[in-house]
Amino acid sequence: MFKRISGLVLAGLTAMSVAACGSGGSDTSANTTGGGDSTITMGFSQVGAESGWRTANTKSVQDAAKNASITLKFSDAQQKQENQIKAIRSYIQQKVDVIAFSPVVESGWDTVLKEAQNAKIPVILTDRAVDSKDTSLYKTFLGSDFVEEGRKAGKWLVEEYKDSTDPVNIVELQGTTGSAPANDRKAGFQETIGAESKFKIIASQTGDFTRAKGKEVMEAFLKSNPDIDVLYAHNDDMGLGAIEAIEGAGKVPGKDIKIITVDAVKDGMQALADGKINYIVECSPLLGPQLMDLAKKVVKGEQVPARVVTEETVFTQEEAKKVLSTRQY
Ligand code: GZL
Repeated sequence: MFKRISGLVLAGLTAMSVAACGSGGSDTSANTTGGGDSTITMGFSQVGAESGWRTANTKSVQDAAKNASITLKFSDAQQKQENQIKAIRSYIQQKVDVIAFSPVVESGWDTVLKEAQNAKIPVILTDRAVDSKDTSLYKTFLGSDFVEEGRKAGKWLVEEYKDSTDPVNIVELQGTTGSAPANDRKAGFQETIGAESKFKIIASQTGDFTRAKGKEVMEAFLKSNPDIDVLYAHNDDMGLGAIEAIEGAGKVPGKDIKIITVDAVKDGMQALADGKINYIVECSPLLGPQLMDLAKKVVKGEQVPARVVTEETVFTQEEAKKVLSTRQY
Protein backbone atom coordinates (compact mmCIF):
# COMPACT_ATOMS: atom_id res chain seq x y z
CA MET A 1 0.00 0.00 0.00
CA PHE A 2 1.37 3.44 -0.89
CA LYS A 3 0.62 6.98 0.28
CA ARG A 4 -1.46 9.07 -2.11
CA ILE A 5 0.29 11.42 -4.55
CA SER A 6 -1.98 12.88 -7.14
CA GLY A 7 -1.28 11.99 -10.67
CA LEU A 8 -0.37 13.69 -13.93
CA VAL A 9 -0.35 13.73 -17.58
CA LEU A 10 0.66 14.18 -21.11
CA ALA A 11 2.84 13.23 -24.06
CA GLY A 12 3.98 14.15 -27.59
CA LEU A 13 4.71 11.83 -30.81
CA THR A 14 5.87 8.22 -31.48
CA ALA A 15 6.54 5.04 -33.38
CA MET A 16 6.45 1.33 -32.71
CA SER A 17 8.92 -1.32 -33.85
CA VAL A 18 8.99 -5.06 -34.24
CA ALA A 19 9.40 -6.59 -30.81
CA ALA A 20 12.36 -8.96 -30.87
CA CYS A 21 12.09 -10.03 -27.30
CA GLY A 22 12.60 -13.65 -26.40
CA SER A 23 10.14 -16.52 -26.04
CA GLY A 24 7.47 -16.41 -23.41
CA GLY A 25 4.08 -15.00 -24.17
CA SER A 26 3.28 -13.34 -27.45
CA ASP A 27 5.23 -10.40 -28.84
CA THR A 28 3.30 -7.93 -30.93
CA SER A 29 4.15 -4.49 -32.28
CA ALA A 30 3.55 -2.60 -35.47
CA ASN A 31 6.69 -1.38 -37.18
CA THR A 32 6.75 2.31 -38.03
CA THR A 33 9.91 4.41 -37.84
CA GLY A 34 9.97 7.03 -35.14
CA GLY A 35 12.39 9.95 -34.77
CA GLY A 36 16.20 9.72 -35.01
CA ASP A 37 18.63 8.41 -32.37
CA SER A 38 16.90 10.47 -29.72
CA THR A 39 13.87 8.17 -29.96
CA ILE A 40 13.28 6.40 -26.67
CA THR A 41 12.77 2.62 -26.82
CA MET A 42 10.50 1.12 -24.16
CA GLY A 43 10.20 -2.57 -23.38
CA PHE A 44 6.71 -3.25 -22.02
CA SER A 45 5.63 -6.57 -20.45
CA GLN A 46 1.84 -6.81 -20.21
CA VAL A 47 0.02 -9.26 -17.87
CA GLY A 48 -2.10 -10.81 -20.63
CA ALA A 49 -5.49 -10.26 -22.24
CA GLU A 50 -7.68 -11.67 -19.44
CA SER A 51 -10.29 -8.92 -19.21
CA GLY A 52 -11.89 -5.93 -20.86
CA TRP A 53 -9.81 -3.78 -18.56
CA ARG A 54 -6.57 -5.34 -19.81
CA THR A 55 -7.55 -4.88 -23.45
CA ALA A 56 -8.28 -1.21 -22.82
CA ASN A 57 -5.01 -0.81 -20.90
CA THR A 58 -3.01 -2.35 -23.75
CA LYS A 59 -4.66 -0.01 -26.27
CA SER A 60 -3.93 2.99 -24.03
CA VAL A 61 -0.23 2.06 -23.75
CA GLN A 62 0.18 1.37 -27.48
CA ASP A 63 -1.69 4.53 -28.58
CA ALA A 64 0.22 6.67 -26.08
CA ALA A 65 3.58 5.28 -27.25
CA LYS A 66 2.64 6.22 -30.82
CA ASN A 67 1.62 9.72 -29.71
CA ALA A 68 4.72 10.27 -27.55
CA SER A 69 7.42 9.33 -30.11
CA ILE A 70 8.46 6.29 -28.08
CA THR A 71 9.38 3.03 -29.85
CA LEU A 72 7.42 0.28 -28.09
CA LYS A 73 8.48 -3.34 -27.76
CA PHE A 74 5.40 -5.10 -26.34
CA SER A 75 4.90 -8.61 -25.00
CA ASP A 76 1.81 -10.39 -23.60
CA ALA A 77 2.71 -12.81 -20.77
CA GLN A 78 -0.57 -14.74 -20.88
CA GLN A 79 -0.83 -14.22 -17.09
CA LYS A 80 2.40 -16.16 -16.42
CA GLN A 81 5.14 -14.59 -14.28
CA GLU A 82 7.85 -16.64 -15.98
CA ASN A 83 6.89 -15.08 -19.32
CA GLN A 84 7.20 -11.60 -17.86
CA ILE A 85 10.62 -12.40 -16.42
CA LYS A 86 11.75 -13.75 -19.82
CA ALA A 87 10.45 -10.62 -21.56
CA ILE A 88 12.23 -8.31 -19.11
CA ARG A 89 15.48 -10.24 -19.60
CA SER A 90 15.03 -9.94 -23.36
CA TYR A 91 14.57 -6.17 -23.06
CA ILE A 92 17.75 -5.98 -20.96
CA GLN A 93 19.66 -7.87 -23.68
CA GLN A 94 18.25 -5.51 -26.30
CA LYS A 95 19.47 -2.56 -24.20
CA VAL A 96 16.14 -0.70 -24.26
CA ASP A 97 16.11 2.76 -22.68
CA VAL A 98 13.36 1.99 -20.16
CA ILE A 99 11.34 -1.05 -19.04
CA ALA A 100 7.72 -0.83 -17.90
CA PHE A 101 5.53 -3.69 -16.75
CA SER A 102 2.39 -4.63 -14.86
CA PRO A 103 3.49 -7.42 -12.49
CA VAL A 104 0.97 -10.26 -12.66
CA VAL A 105 1.71 -11.09 -8.99
CA GLU A 106 3.36 -9.08 -6.20
CA SER A 107 6.26 -11.39 -5.31
CA GLY A 108 9.31 -12.88 -7.03
CA TRP A 109 10.70 -9.89 -8.94
CA ASP A 110 13.85 -8.88 -7.04
CA THR A 111 16.31 -10.95 -9.08
CA VAL A 112 15.24 -9.73 -12.51
CA LEU A 113 14.80 -6.15 -11.30
CA LYS A 114 18.35 -6.25 -9.94
CA GLU A 115 19.52 -7.43 -13.38
CA ALA A 116 17.83 -4.38 -14.94
CA GLN A 117 19.38 -2.12 -12.30
CA ASN A 118 22.85 -3.60 -12.95
CA ALA A 119 22.29 -2.96 -16.67
CA LYS A 120 21.41 0.63 -15.76
CA ILE A 121 17.95 0.36 -17.33
CA PRO A 122 15.28 2.20 -15.31
CA VAL A 123 12.05 0.32 -14.55
CA ILE A 124 8.55 1.77 -14.17
CA LEU A 125 5.75 -0.23 -12.49
CA THR A 126 2.38 0.40 -14.08
CA ASP A 127 -1.06 -0.82 -12.96
CA ARG A 128 0.10 -3.32 -10.32
CA ALA A 129 2.75 -3.18 -7.58
CA VAL A 130 5.50 -5.55 -6.41
CA ASP A 131 6.29 -6.36 -2.76
CA SER A 132 10.08 -5.93 -3.12
CA LYS A 133 11.55 -4.36 0.02
CA ASP A 134 14.17 -2.59 -2.13
CA THR A 135 12.19 0.26 -3.68
CA SER A 136 15.30 1.46 -5.53
CA LEU A 137 14.61 -1.37 -8.00
CA TYR A 138 12.02 0.78 -9.80
CA LYS A 139 11.66 4.52 -10.38
CA THR A 140 7.93 4.90 -9.77
CA PHE A 141 4.61 3.01 -9.47
CA LEU A 142 1.76 4.40 -11.58
CA GLY A 143 -1.63 2.88 -10.86
CA SER A 144 -4.77 2.79 -8.76
CA ASP A 145 -5.06 2.56 -4.98
CA PHE A 146 -6.66 -0.89 -4.83
CA VAL A 147 -7.20 -0.79 -1.07
CA GLU A 148 -9.23 2.39 -1.53
CA GLU A 149 -11.21 0.67 -4.28
CA GLY A 150 -12.07 -2.12 -1.82
CA ARG A 151 -13.03 0.45 0.82
CA LYS A 152 -15.37 2.20 -1.67
CA ALA A 153 -17.08 -1.12 -2.42
CA GLY A 154 -17.50 -1.82 1.29
CA LYS A 155 -18.81 1.67 2.04
CA TRP A 156 -21.58 1.29 -0.53
CA LEU A 157 -22.62 -2.03 1.06
CA VAL A 158 -22.63 -0.58 4.58
CA GLU A 159 -24.84 2.28 3.37
CA GLU A 160 -27.10 -0.07 1.38
CA TYR A 161 -27.85 -2.17 4.47
CA LYS A 162 -27.72 0.56 7.12
CA ASP A 163 -31.37 0.07 8.14
CA SER A 164 -31.18 -3.73 8.36
CA THR A 165 -30.02 -5.91 11.26
CA ASP A 166 -30.46 -9.23 9.43
CA PRO A 167 -27.34 -11.19 8.45
CA VAL A 168 -25.97 -10.27 5.00
CA ASN A 169 -24.36 -13.28 3.29
CA ILE A 170 -21.61 -12.22 0.90
CA VAL A 171 -19.68 -14.28 -1.65
CA GLU A 172 -16.45 -12.87 -3.08
CA LEU A 173 -14.83 -13.53 -6.45
CA GLN A 174 -11.18 -12.63 -5.93
CA GLY A 175 -8.81 -11.55 -8.68
CA THR A 176 -5.66 -13.45 -9.64
CA THR A 177 -4.14 -15.14 -6.58
CA GLY A 178 -1.15 -13.19 -5.31
CA SER A 179 -1.86 -10.10 -7.41
CA ALA A 180 -1.86 -6.64 -5.83
CA PRO A 181 -5.45 -5.84 -6.90
CA ALA A 182 -6.75 -9.10 -5.43
CA ASN A 183 -4.86 -8.72 -2.15
CA ASP A 184 -5.69 -5.04 -1.70
CA ARG A 185 -9.31 -5.02 -2.91
CA LYS A 186 -9.98 -7.85 -0.45
CA ALA A 187 -8.24 -5.98 2.39
CA GLY A 188 -10.01 -2.67 1.73
CA PHE A 189 -13.44 -4.31 1.54
CA GLN A 190 -12.89 -6.35 4.72
CA GLU A 191 -11.60 -3.27 6.57
CA THR A 192 -14.87 -1.46 5.82
CA ILE A 193 -17.47 -4.20 6.41
CA GLY A 194 -15.57 -5.87 9.25
CA ALA A 195 -16.87 -3.41 11.80
CA GLU A 196 -20.44 -4.74 11.42
CA SER A 197 -21.08 -8.36 12.46
CA LYS A 198 -24.16 -8.68 10.22
CA PHE A 199 -21.84 -8.84 7.15
CA LYS A 200 -20.55 -12.37 6.62
CA ILE A 201 -18.27 -13.44 3.76
CA ILE A 202 -19.56 -17.01 3.47
CA ALA A 203 -17.36 -17.95 0.48
CA SER A 204 -14.34 -16.37 -1.22
CA GLN A 205 -12.37 -17.81 -4.15
CA THR A 206 -10.32 -16.61 -7.10
CA GLY A 207 -11.98 -16.23 -10.49
CA ASP A 208 -8.62 -15.09 -11.97
CA PHE A 209 -10.19 -11.88 -13.33
CA THR A 210 -11.88 -13.78 -16.19
CA ARG A 211 -15.56 -14.13 -17.15
CA ALA A 212 -15.31 -17.88 -17.66
CA LYS A 213 -13.78 -18.55 -14.25
CA GLY A 214 -16.14 -16.08 -12.60
CA LYS A 215 -19.11 -17.99 -13.99
CA GLU A 216 -17.66 -21.37 -12.97
CA VAL A 217 -16.91 -20.32 -9.38
CA MET A 218 -20.28 -18.55 -9.00
CA GLU A 219 -22.05 -21.74 -10.13
CA ALA A 220 -20.24 -23.59 -7.34
CA PHE A 221 -21.10 -20.84 -4.83
CA LEU A 222 -24.79 -21.08 -5.78
CA LYS A 223 -24.80 -24.86 -5.41
CA SER A 224 -23.31 -24.79 -1.92
CA ASN A 225 -24.88 -21.58 -0.57
CA PRO A 226 -28.67 -21.29 -0.98
CA ASP A 227 -28.89 -17.89 0.76
CA ILE A 228 -26.49 -15.52 -1.01
CA ASP A 229 -27.43 -11.84 -0.62
CA VAL A 230 -24.42 -10.10 -2.19
CA LEU A 231 -21.60 -10.79 -4.65
CA TYR A 232 -18.41 -8.72 -4.43
CA ALA A 233 -16.37 -9.35 -7.58
CA HIS A 234 -12.88 -7.85 -7.88
CA ASN A 235 -13.56 -6.97 -11.53
CA ASP A 236 -16.44 -6.50 -13.96
CA ASP A 237 -15.52 -9.53 -16.06
CA MET A 238 -15.92 -11.98 -13.19
CA GLY A 239 -19.14 -10.20 -12.24
CA LEU A 240 -20.47 -10.60 -15.78
CA GLY A 241 -19.65 -14.29 -15.72
CA ALA A 242 -21.37 -14.58 -12.35
CA ILE A 243 -24.49 -12.92 -13.79
CA GLU A 244 -24.74 -15.77 -16.29
CA ALA A 245 -24.52 -18.28 -13.42
CA ILE A 246 -27.10 -16.40 -11.34
CA GLU A 247 -29.57 -16.26 -14.23
CA GLY A 248 -28.85 -19.92 -14.97
CA ALA A 249 -29.89 -20.69 -11.41
CA GLY A 250 -33.22 -18.90 -11.97
CA LYS A 251 -32.31 -15.89 -9.78
CA VAL A 252 -32.40 -12.20 -10.71
CA PRO A 253 -28.96 -10.47 -10.61
CA GLY A 254 -29.14 -7.02 -9.03
CA LYS A 255 -32.27 -7.99 -7.11
CA ASP A 256 -32.08 -11.51 -5.61
CA ILE A 257 -28.32 -11.11 -5.37
CA LYS A 258 -26.87 -7.60 -5.25
CA ILE A 259 -23.59 -7.24 -7.16
CA ILE A 260 -20.64 -4.90 -6.61
CA THR A 261 -17.74 -4.93 -9.07
CA VAL A 262 -14.58 -2.94 -9.86
CA ASP A 263 -13.31 -1.51 -13.18
CA ALA A 264 -16.24 0.20 -15.00
CA VAL A 265 -15.50 -1.19 -18.47
CA LYS A 266 -18.20 -0.78 -21.12
CA ASP A 267 -19.87 -4.18 -20.60
CA GLY A 268 -19.89 -3.70 -16.85
CA MET A 269 -21.41 -0.25 -17.15
CA GLN A 270 -24.08 -1.63 -19.49
CA ALA A 271 -24.99 -4.30 -16.93
CA LEU A 272 -25.08 -1.57 -14.26
CA ALA A 273 -27.39 0.58 -16.39
CA ASP A 274 -29.56 -2.50 -17.00
CA GLY A 275 -29.89 -3.11 -13.26
CA LYS A 276 -27.96 -6.42 -13.21
CA ILE A 277 -25.06 -4.87 -11.25
CA ASN A 278 -25.78 -2.49 -8.35
CA TYR A 279 -22.53 -0.53 -7.98
CA ILE A 280 -19.19 -0.25 -9.77
CA VAL A 281 -15.95 1.18 -8.41
CA GLU A 282 -13.95 2.64 -11.28
CA CYS A 283 -10.38 1.49 -11.95
CA SER A 284 -9.02 3.39 -14.93
CA PRO A 285 -6.95 1.44 -17.51
CA LEU A 286 -6.09 4.64 -19.38
CA LEU A 287 -2.56 4.82 -18.00
CA GLY A 288 -0.73 5.17 -21.34
CA PRO A 289 -0.22 8.97 -21.52
CA GLN A 290 0.96 9.21 -17.90
CA LEU A 291 3.30 6.24 -18.45
CA MET A 292 4.94 7.81 -21.49
CA ASP A 293 5.34 11.14 -19.70
CA LEU A 294 7.02 9.39 -16.77
CA ALA A 295 9.23 7.37 -19.14
CA LYS A 296 10.53 10.52 -20.83
CA LYS A 297 11.39 12.08 -17.47
CA VAL A 298 13.05 8.91 -16.17
CA VAL A 299 15.19 8.47 -19.29
CA LYS A 300 16.34 12.08 -18.97
CA GLY A 301 17.31 11.35 -15.38
CA GLU A 302 14.69 13.72 -13.99
CA GLN A 303 13.12 13.12 -10.59
CA VAL A 304 9.63 11.56 -10.64
CA PRO A 305 7.24 10.87 -7.73
CA ALA A 306 7.73 7.41 -6.16
CA ARG A 307 3.98 6.88 -6.43
CA VAL A 308 1.47 8.23 -8.95
CA VAL A 309 -2.15 7.38 -8.12
CA THR A 310 -4.68 7.46 -10.95
CA GLU A 311 -7.84 9.51 -10.43
CA GLU A 312 -11.05 7.49 -10.49
CA THR A 313 -14.64 7.52 -9.26
CA VAL A 314 -17.66 5.28 -8.57
CA PHE A 315 -20.94 4.63 -10.40
CA THR A 316 -24.52 3.90 -9.33
CA GLN A 317 -27.12 2.54 -11.76
CA GLU A 318 -28.49 6.03 -12.40
CA GLU A 319 -25.01 7.48 -13.02
CA ALA A 320 -24.20 4.66 -15.45
CA LYS A 321 -27.24 5.48 -17.57
CA LYS A 322 -26.05 9.08 -17.86
CA VAL A 323 -22.42 8.41 -18.82
CA LEU A 324 -22.63 5.12 -20.78
CA SER A 325 -22.47 6.76 -24.21
CA THR A 326 -19.41 8.83 -23.29
CA ARG A 327 -17.20 6.08 -21.85
CA GLN A 328 -13.74 5.73 -23.49
CA TYR A 329 -13.38 2.02 -22.64
C1 GZL B 1 -6.36 -3.41 -11.99
C2 GZL B 1 -5.97 -4.49 -12.98
C3 GZL B 1 -6.95 -5.62 -12.92
C4 GZL B 1 -8.36 -5.24 -13.35
C5 GZL B 1 -8.80 -6.50 -14.00
O1 GZL B 1 -5.51 -2.31 -12.11
O2 GZL B 1 -4.68 -4.98 -12.69
O3 GZL B 1 -6.51 -6.64 -13.82
O4 GZL B 1 -9.20 -4.83 -12.30
C6 GZL B 1 -7.56 -6.86 -14.78
O5 GZL B 1 -9.94 -6.39 -14.83
O6 GZL B 1 -7.61 -8.16 -15.24
